[in-house]
Amino acid sequence: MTRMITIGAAQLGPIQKDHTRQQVVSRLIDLLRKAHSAGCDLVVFPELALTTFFPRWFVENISETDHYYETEMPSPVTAPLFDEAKKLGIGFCLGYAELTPQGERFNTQILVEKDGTVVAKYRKVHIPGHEEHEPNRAFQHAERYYFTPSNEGFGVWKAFGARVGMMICNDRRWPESYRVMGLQGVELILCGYNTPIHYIPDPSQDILQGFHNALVMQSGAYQNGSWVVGVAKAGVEEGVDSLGQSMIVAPSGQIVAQALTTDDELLVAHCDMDWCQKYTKTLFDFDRYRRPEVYTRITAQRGVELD
Ligand code: CDT
Repeated sequence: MTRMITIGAAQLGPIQKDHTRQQVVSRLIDLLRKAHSAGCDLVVFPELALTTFFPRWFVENISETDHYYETEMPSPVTAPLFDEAKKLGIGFCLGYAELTPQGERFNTQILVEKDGTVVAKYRKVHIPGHEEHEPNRAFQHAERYYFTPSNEGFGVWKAFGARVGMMICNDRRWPESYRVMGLQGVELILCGYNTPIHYIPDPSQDILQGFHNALVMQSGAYQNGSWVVGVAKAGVEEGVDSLGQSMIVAPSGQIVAQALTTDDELLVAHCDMDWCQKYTKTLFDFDRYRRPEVYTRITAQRGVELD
């Protein structure tokens, strides 16, 4: 038996500060149409796919950045994307900055079914970077100033005939993100990212960005018997070079499709959700082999505790 989903990973090239939302949405629609022509059921767009990666600048008054956030979804400017997707009968996953009516700011990703309904919303749990302005940096990574870490955790939703979970960028580096979804029987994990190649706290990691990106998503996929779709906003955005290398990873941990460019680029893979069971019913049969009674430290403590 097979349960196929044809998935498009819609990598974006840079979005500069002066690019309008309308221009960006029209790029998303182009990729959506390409994906439809390629027979995709679902297209995955990156983290913060509607704007430049604005946490690279610090402003004293956060409300000056309100224009980067969406207060509703679909919003008037994103409605054409929703309309086109519904017309084509193709689902999508979209990352954006969310400003709630209560004034909370989240780094958010939604999953939209083929009929245009929003079936799931995920808000980023692991927020990297710094809270305060760090004037000596070449560029800021002030995500912790611009976004509240979500306490909602990692859900798994029934959509596209599969069990689908989401995570955003830095979440992919943490094994707990995958495992919490793995324990809910996840079969497909969707992850958008913006990863600057220059890591200011430790530049020796710069050359390893691509390796680490693949390492975490391939191991997360394999250790949880799940498909993982990682999609970048890539290229040189406002002078900051960001990693591409978007990829679709099988439950075996193998990369089945990978971006060749750092521009707008669509990767397509035919993904059999039943392939997950080759792993979840054998080597990673959690019910048979896991030992949660000896893992209690994982939820009991946050940082390292020395004797
Ligand atoms: N967007 C995001 O989470 N980026 C981080 C960059 C490293 S922390 C400065 C990432 O994990 O790729």
